[in-house]
Amino acid sequence: MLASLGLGPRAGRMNVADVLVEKLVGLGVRRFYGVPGDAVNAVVDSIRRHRDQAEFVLVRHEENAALIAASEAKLTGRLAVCLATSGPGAIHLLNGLYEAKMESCPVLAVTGQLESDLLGLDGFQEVNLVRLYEDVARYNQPVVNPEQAPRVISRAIRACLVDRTVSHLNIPQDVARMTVPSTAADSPLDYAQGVTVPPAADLEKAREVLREEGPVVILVGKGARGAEAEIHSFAEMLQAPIVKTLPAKDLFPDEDPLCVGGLGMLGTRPAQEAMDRARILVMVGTSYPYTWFLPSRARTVQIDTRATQIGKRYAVDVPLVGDARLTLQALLPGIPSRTDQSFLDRLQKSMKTWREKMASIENDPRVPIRPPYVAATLSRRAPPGAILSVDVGNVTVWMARNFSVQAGQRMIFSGWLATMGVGLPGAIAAKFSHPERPVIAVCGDGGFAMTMSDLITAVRHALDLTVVVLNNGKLGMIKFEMEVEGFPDWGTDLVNPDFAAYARACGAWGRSVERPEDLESALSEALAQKGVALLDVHVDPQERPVPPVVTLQQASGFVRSLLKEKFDL
Ligand SMILES: Cc1ncc(C[n+]2csc(CCOP(=O)(O)OP(=O)(O)O)c2C)c(N)n1
Ligand SMILES: [Mg+2]
Repeated sequence: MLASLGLGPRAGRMNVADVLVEKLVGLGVRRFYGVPGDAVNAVVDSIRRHRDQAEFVLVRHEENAALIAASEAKLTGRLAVCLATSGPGAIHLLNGLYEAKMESCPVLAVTGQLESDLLGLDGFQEVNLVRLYEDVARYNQPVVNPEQAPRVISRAIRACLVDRTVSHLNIPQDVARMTVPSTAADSPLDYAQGVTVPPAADLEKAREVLREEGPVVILVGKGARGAEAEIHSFAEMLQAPIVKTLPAKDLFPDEDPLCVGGLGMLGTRPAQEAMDRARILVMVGTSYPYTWFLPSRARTVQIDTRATQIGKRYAVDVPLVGDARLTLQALLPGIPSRTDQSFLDRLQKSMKTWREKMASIENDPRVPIRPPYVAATLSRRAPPGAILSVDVGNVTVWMARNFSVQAGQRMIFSGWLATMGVGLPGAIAAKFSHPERPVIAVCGDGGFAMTMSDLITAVRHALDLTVVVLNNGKLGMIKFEMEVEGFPDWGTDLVNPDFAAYARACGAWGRSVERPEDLESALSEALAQKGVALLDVHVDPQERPVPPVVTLQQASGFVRSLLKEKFDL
């Protein structure tokens, strides 16, 4: 048997739920998001007894608990926790947990289970949660015995932090109440995670590629966070434009002269031009999925902390396994500075043309309001240091393209799972974790309606946040998708409640805007409110998120769609 490693003097007096809560509180967890239920009441009771150290945030739907936890972990890089009772509560958590898994967020899900002596007999709310969570949770374990509990809990936490992913502990209600014997072995959580730098030989191989002729392009992903200064120096030395993936939009201001915006459907034309002309591609902290936007014949260096991410989807000549900042620091000496600015100059001219094109849309005072007009207005009005939580839909495209992010602002997206409804929970997480920063959720009407039940939670906690709903009475993105696929637009119309009145019914500030000339002042008024404010902006459902480069297939799909609609085919 292992030696007892650290439950401390209170061992023998704590139950399993206490051991769980104390470990989490000890790690700095300050909030538990969830909904109680009989199977998890002992855990909630332990949180009650630790309420001077951590808060229980009662949400109105467990999906929101998991989405808030995922967003909090995305913003802080630290462990976040959600909890739900057995059966329906735990089933509700799943979507938010997938958000955490797919965005590499350390989230621990704690679920209850019926009494262990009843298991396997089709009891009330009995769902085999360990089986259900098999795909979403890297570490996925029932806690069956108080002696086993401390080590299993530590292991679940470590799996979250080390692998930046989801762990799940399923605790039968009787086990949660059992006293942990003082003899129970424990394993410590205070360890330092090593940082890696690639070996010298790999760095030299990368330098060889970088000494070759031809334009260099740098593609940065969210794994490059913390290495912004090094990437900037690197780009300057190589006269290389920086292209950002969506989750990395806030790593560099859009106005940065080295930046040519985002790539792909949501991106800019100059970013595509950069990729089409690149002879050398350096990918930092991204395994960009939409490889058809990447160069077809460039020499490629990829930097990532996880070797498994390298070359996952795109052929790579030099893999560099290491921390982005340290790897770039090690790589920089020995790379010759380039003096030829022609590639960068050309792209900067293209950026100027692109911005002029965008500006003509962003400043168009048409009624109904054009959605890019809203994103651009928001861009002018969003305070320094604001955190913007962006929902999924066309709204993502406008915020990616027409919102010009400034240094110090933060943007979070559901880039990978792309789950509608993430905007409001993301804003709640942002305000809880960064109470001093202005917070804005930007949602479509479809996305907002999916999780709006927790607007009242933001009101209850007096969270100072603004929700901007781009209300087009449509699942706008799907309308566009149907059109380019050659289907008629069908099944995408929404019938909405009055969102401003809903906000007021929740005790928040709410207002609707229908005319572009009223937007700027309404936004200022919303942002100046204490507490929760919601601005319901009625926008044009016909605005299409036309990609920077339209393919023949998309254009012909669009024509077929229009014909089918016109002749009811
Ligand atoms: C949970 C979920 N269901 C369905 C989808 C598919 N989907 C992607 S965008 C979208 C429409 C979003 O509509 P809305 O929130 O109104 O934003 P808009 O596109 O109109 O700006 C849908 C249904 C999804 N991504 N997530
Ligand atoms: Mg919509």
